[in-house]
Amino acid sequence: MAAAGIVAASLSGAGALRFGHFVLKSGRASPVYIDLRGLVSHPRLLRQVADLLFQAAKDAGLVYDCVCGVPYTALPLATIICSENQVPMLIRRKEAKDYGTKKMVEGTINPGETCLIIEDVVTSGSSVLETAEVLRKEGLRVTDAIVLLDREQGGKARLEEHGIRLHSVSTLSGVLEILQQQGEVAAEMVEKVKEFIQGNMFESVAQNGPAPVKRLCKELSFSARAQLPGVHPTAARILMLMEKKQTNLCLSADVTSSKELLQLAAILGPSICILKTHIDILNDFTPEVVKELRTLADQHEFLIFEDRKFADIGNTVKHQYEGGVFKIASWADIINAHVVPGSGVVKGLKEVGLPLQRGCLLIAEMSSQGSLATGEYTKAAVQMAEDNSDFVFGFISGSRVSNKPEFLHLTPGVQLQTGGDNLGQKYLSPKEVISEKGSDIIIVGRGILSVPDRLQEAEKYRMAAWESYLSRLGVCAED
Ligand code: 5BU
Repeated sequence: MAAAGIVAASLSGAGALRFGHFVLKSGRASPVYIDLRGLVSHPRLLRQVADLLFQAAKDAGLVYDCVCGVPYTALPLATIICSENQVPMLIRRKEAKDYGTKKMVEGTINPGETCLIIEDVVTSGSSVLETAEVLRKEGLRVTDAIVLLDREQGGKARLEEHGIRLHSVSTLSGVLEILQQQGEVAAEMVEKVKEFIQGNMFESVAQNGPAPVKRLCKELSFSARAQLPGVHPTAARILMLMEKKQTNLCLSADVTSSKELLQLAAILGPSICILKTHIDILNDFTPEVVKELRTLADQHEFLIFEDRKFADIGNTVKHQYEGGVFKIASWADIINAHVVPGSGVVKGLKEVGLPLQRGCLLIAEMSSQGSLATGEYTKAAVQMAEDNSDFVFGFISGSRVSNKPEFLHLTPGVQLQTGGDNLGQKYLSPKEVISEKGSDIIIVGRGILSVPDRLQEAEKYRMAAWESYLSRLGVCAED
C-alpha cells in the first residue's frame, strides 16, 4: 500500500521508530516506541505526511469547518494541511494561558461548526479524547479524527464510544511488514511487536460486556479538570501532577520512625501523587523531619497531606493547625476536617490555610465498619465544601459524593486483597474504588507497608489505580 510505504519511509527517515523497552504515556511497557516529534527536521517528509493525512480525510468524504492538531507533534502537520488547503485552524493549548483567562483554544471558534482532529499516533485514544473534550466544551462538533499511525491497541473502539470515528493512514503492523520486506526489521521483532499488540489491547466497553448505551461521555480527564474555571489551586496541582506522573496513588505513610518516613518518601516518591502523614504517631518528631520531607516532596513532585482530621470549634482548630509542636500549616499542603462541628471548623482552618495557599478535604464518608458518616451527614459535608470552595477542594469518601469535577475524591480502605482488619477497617480494591465508585485517588497504607518490596507493591497499586482511571475515561459516568 503506497500510503503505508510513505509512512514507513517517514518513520525510518526521521528515526521515529525504536525497539527496546519503553513505558508509554498510559503507563504500559512496550517493545516499540514511535516518536514523530523529530519529523519537523525533515521538511520533505513532514509535507508528505501532512498530504497523506489530508488525503485520508478526503477519501473518507469528511466535511469539516476547521482543523485542530493534537499538541504538540500534530501541530505542524495541522498547520501544513490548513495552509495548503485554505482551511481555518484552531490551536488547543495544553495549559491555560494564565490563571485568569483560562483560554484553552486559540483561533476563531464558531460554536456548532465541525472540527477535524489530526493526530500522529493513536494508542489508547486518550490524547485525541482530551483534545475533543476541550473543543466540545467550546461548542464545536467533533466527529472524526485522522491519524497517521494506529497502534491497533483498542484506541479506535474507545474513540468510537465517545462519538469519534478514527481514520488511519496506516497501522503499526502494516508499517512493520513493509520494514520487514525492506530488511529494516527482523522477522522476530515483527512477531514480538504483533504479540505485544494482541496482549495489550486497551479494553473498550463494547468488548468488555453488554453494549453500552451510546451517548457522549461527560467524564473529564485529570488534566482537563485541572483547567476548569474555578478549580482550587491545590486540586489543579494534584490533577496536573497525576497526569504528568501517571499516578493516582496516595501513600498513607503510617510509620513511627522519622528515618523510615523519609526513606519511604525518597523511594516511593516517584510513584505517588500525595504522601499522607499522621505526624503525631512519629516517636522521634523534630521540625527537621518535616523540612526534609518537604524537600523530598518538591524533588519528587508529590503533595503532603497531614491526616489530622480536625474536629473542634473554629478557634481551637486554628491553633491546632498553625501552632503547637507540629506547626502543620507550615509544611502540609493538604489537611482534612470532620464536618461534625458545623462550618466553624472550616472557617477557623481557612483563616490559617488560605493565606498560605493550602487546601482542605472534608470527611464525607469513612472506610470503617459502622461509620456514622452516611446519608444526610454526607450531603451536609458536600454542601459545606461547596460553600467553602476557596479552601475545600474535595473529600475523603468511599465513593464519588459530588458530581462537580472541580472536587477531588480520595478514598482510604484500599488493598489488592479485599476484606478488612480486626479493628473495623474495610478494604475495597483499586478497581472497585476508581472504576466503580468513581473516586479519583486511592489511599493505601498497610497494603504497601506490610510487604518487603514496598516499591514494587506501590507500583502494583499505582498501575491498578491508573488503569482503572484510564478505563473510566472510556466509560460514560452517570450524569
Ligand atoms: P491502611 O493501612 O491502608 O488501612 O491505612 C489507611 C489510612 O487511611 C490510615 O492512615 C487511616 O488513618 C486513614 N483513614 C482511613 O483508613 N479511613 C478513613 O475513613 C479515613 C482515614 Br478519614
